[in-house]
Amino acid sequence: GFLENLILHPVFLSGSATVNFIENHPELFQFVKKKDRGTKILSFLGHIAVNGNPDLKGEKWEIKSESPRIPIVDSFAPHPKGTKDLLTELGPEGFCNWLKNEKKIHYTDTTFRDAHQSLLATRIRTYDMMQVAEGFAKAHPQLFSMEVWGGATFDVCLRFLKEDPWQRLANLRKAIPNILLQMLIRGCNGVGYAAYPDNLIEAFVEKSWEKGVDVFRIFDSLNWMENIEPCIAMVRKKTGGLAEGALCYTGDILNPDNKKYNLEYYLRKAKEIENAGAHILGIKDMSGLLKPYAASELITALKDTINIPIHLHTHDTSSLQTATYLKAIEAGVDVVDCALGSMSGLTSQPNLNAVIEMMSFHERENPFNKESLNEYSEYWEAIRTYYEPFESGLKASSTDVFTHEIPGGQFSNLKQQATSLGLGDKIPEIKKNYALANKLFGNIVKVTPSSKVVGDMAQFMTANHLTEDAILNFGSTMSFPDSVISFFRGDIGQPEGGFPKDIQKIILKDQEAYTNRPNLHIAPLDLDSDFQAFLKQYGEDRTFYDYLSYQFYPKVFQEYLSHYREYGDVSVVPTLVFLYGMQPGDETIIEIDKGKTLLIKLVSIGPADIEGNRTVFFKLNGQTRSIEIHDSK
Ligand code: 3PY
Ligand code: ZN
Repeated sequence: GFLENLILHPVFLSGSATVNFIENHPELFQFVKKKDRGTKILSFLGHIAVNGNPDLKGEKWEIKSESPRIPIVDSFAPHPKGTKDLLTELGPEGFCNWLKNEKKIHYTDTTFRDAHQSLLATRIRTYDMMQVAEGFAKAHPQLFSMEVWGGATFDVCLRFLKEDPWQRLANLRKAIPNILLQMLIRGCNGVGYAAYPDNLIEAFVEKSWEKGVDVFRIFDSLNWMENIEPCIAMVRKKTGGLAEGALCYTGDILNPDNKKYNLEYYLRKAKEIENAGAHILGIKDMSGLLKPYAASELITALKDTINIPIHLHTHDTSSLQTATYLKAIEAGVDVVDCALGSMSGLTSQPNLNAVIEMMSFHERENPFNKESLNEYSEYWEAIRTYYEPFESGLKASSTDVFTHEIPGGQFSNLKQQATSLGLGDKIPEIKKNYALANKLFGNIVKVTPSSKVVGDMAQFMTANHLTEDAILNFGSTMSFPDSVISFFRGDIGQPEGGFPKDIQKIILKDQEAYTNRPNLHIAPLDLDSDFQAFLKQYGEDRTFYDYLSYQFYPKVFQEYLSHYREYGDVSVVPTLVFLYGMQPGDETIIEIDKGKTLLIKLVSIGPADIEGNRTVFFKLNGQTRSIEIHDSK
């Protein structure tokens, strides 16, 4: 309105406005009409219809999909009591005692997070989750937890889906009040790829709990305790949730040549995690390297070493991992991570429906409604076809993961990344170089963000046809990827056994490396005044949650915000329309608010005028509306 026009007027801003300023500037009274939500959504639909969704990069996709069947749910029935109710009742310590004394095996369902991060480049939208979240929570209250947040979802929500990750969490919490909600947090790297001020991470943890996270799976990409421990302390101090300190598994403890990541290493680290105050120990087998007999040995030894419950996570990249779960369950593991059938296997988690079948009539059986699990699996099978462009192309599992050790979540992104660098046909070379780069770096734990460092190096080696020898002999004249330099400087922490000195010198050249916590090199933020400055810059209607998103991903957040200002909340748009756009004659129903529904028909798309603008005609709840869209194709 007027005030906004006034304070944003260049003359007023310059401070040279005089008493006659208002009289002399009639344009102050011309108000740009704020677009209402309906108009914003039409603009978005018009934009996608004319220009396509930028995430598909101009490619045309013919999606053949059947309508998904949403299993029937009684919306009036209350949610059956579940683990969330138990946590509230018992508190974290009491809850963990209960869990430890449970004979039954427990399950985490990863469908809403790691499964699609690992199969579909993290692209599943809130819309598709919300169709089934309530029904699923009502039908399967025996679940230990649902992993729904963190990892790469935060970034992808904002960057590609143009959704607010906090809103996703709030919506899921509302639909799933009875089951523990779990997130993956990269220790003091939060949901980003770098180190951040400790007080920012603490605020992030607190807000995540307030919005709905109960279980914080905390890991460090180098298993570096100095990055895990403070985060465990933050969860204990700022939330009533569970701190799951996770240990990343790499190598093979049964291999006698493996001197670094042997059983002794894992037992020592597990003890450190327990001593740091973790409520639960997570074993995070991000690449699916923990073989069945190794699991037997590891879990048995861990049970003798620590007192907290053990939660096992793996990726079924080689197809061996259901056997791993069997052995781990026999050895006394408390919880295992699985994904619903149609979202399982390959680089995702083992199949929940199958593991539950495996356990039928076993002394540790935890009975589920199997028919219902299959219905939900069918739902996701239909939904998965929508996301065809994001499939990794893997047709079968493969044991070469034991050689390259690429994490499941990274593998599904590799093709996309390599293609964007013009290396799309060089995947076999990249995989080989990934293993070589790891060797060169001294055999490190590889998971976000350290896996990105190794991946960047592998792509760098592939693009420049570099061998190990070439790097060792001529590397001092090469400029390496930023992430690699940053890693050797100590920006993401210290690897077990330290950095190999020769290669560190080659990469860093004259730069200094440090060996203490990277967070110590970053000044704490003055959260209050910084948040006020953020509001000034991005609008008083922004929230502290937005501020946190901005801190992790400043540029991505800005782009998200301008998208939001122009088009509103697009998470309510059905996925086929969101990704592929409407054709003339198509109709869609969009619920922009509870009970506020728009029935939209795209009538026609006009020809482009000399400036390249097209008029798109819609019917919105029966009324004709037209929107000008610039054709930028
Ligand atoms: C992440 O950090 O996003 C992961 O899923 C690591 O496995
Ligand atoms: Zn994982």
